[in-house]
Amino acid sequence: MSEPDRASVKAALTSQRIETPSWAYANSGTRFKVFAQPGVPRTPEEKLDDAARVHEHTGVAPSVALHIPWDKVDDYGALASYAQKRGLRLGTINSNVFQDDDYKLGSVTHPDPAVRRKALDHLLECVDIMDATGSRDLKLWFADGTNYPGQDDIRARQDRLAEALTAVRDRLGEGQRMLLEYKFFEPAFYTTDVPDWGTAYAHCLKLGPKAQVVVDTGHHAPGTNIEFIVALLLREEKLGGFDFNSRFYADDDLMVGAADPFQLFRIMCEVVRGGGLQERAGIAFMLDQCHNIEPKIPAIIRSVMNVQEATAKALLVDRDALESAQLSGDVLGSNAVLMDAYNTDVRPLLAEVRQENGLDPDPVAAYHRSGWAQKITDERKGGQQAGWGA
Ligand code: PSV
Ligand code: MN
Repeated sequence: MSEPDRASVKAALTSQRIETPSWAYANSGTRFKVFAQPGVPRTPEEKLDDAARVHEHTGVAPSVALHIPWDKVDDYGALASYAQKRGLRLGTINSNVFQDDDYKLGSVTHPDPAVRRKALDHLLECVDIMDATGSRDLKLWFADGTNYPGQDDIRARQDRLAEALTAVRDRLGEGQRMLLEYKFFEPAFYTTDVPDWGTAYAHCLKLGPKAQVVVDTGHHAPGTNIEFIVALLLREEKLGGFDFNSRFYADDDLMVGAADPFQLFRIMCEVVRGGGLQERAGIAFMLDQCHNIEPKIPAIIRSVMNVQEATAKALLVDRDALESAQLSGDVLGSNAVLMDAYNTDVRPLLAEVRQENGLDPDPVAAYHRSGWAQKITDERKGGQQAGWGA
């Protein structure tokens, strides 16, 4: 029985890529209060400046997801070159059909065709933006749903959803994909039009290979076995990516791996098992987080490191030992193999990987030493800080 080969574990950790979200660099909060922080970016360009620091210290976060309209600019090609000059590229385009008064009763599932048209036009505009930024993925999350039984026709809303998704699929160019994200409740409380992986999967299956499901780890009911969903979607070749974050209660959007590092490990075990780390699997590993009370850039660095640690542990699972224990019905033995990997302190291994790649072994400490936090606090004075609405 062979231990996983150290060189291949290190190679996998070196080639892993984690996308950071532009909105994580901006001010955020809850519906009760948004606490502004000093030095927060005022423009999409300043968000990229911060993202470049995360990439500089981790070496694995070269792309940044945009959110439209929060990151609206006149010239997306120019924004892409701005990113490129900082060693970054623009990643997934996140659409937003949830922040307009017209969307009170839904966007693409709204009973009024004029509102549906407006929502679809936004999604199509996002594909135009992808053309300009060179982005591969369009992320679709719909706040659509109803609050009261009888409020609208559940089935008709599915038909309207399918119609819009088909139009988006038809607009996608070569190499572009649509990632359909589900969420079980909120802001709608009675029905949500894309509440779970099954609904997302059913739509994506009909839409064909350009449509994939995205798993936001915070979008499940308590107790949901997320790793099972991951294993199944990977097997069906329908897992497009992750929105990583962690939750104690609902959609908390806390730092990934903070609430339940063991769950993150179990998810990454299924990713490794299903070949999801390989580039050809096309899985987008994205963060979707908000840092409401903690300093943002070090929190994002920490989140990237948490994903790396879970990945390293998953890679250390002795697959041969696991398989033979499983096949011989050794329940406790199989579990022990997994727990051995989980209980390994992978921080020295990751420090070694970073050093071999010319990075500081401790990215958070390196960031703090860099003086960037002070620099942006001093320089970003005046103007309007970016947030969810801008
Ligand atoms: C919705 O809760 C979501 O997870 C979607 O991915 C959005 O695009 C993102 O959060 C940002 O609000
Ligand atoms: Mn999300």
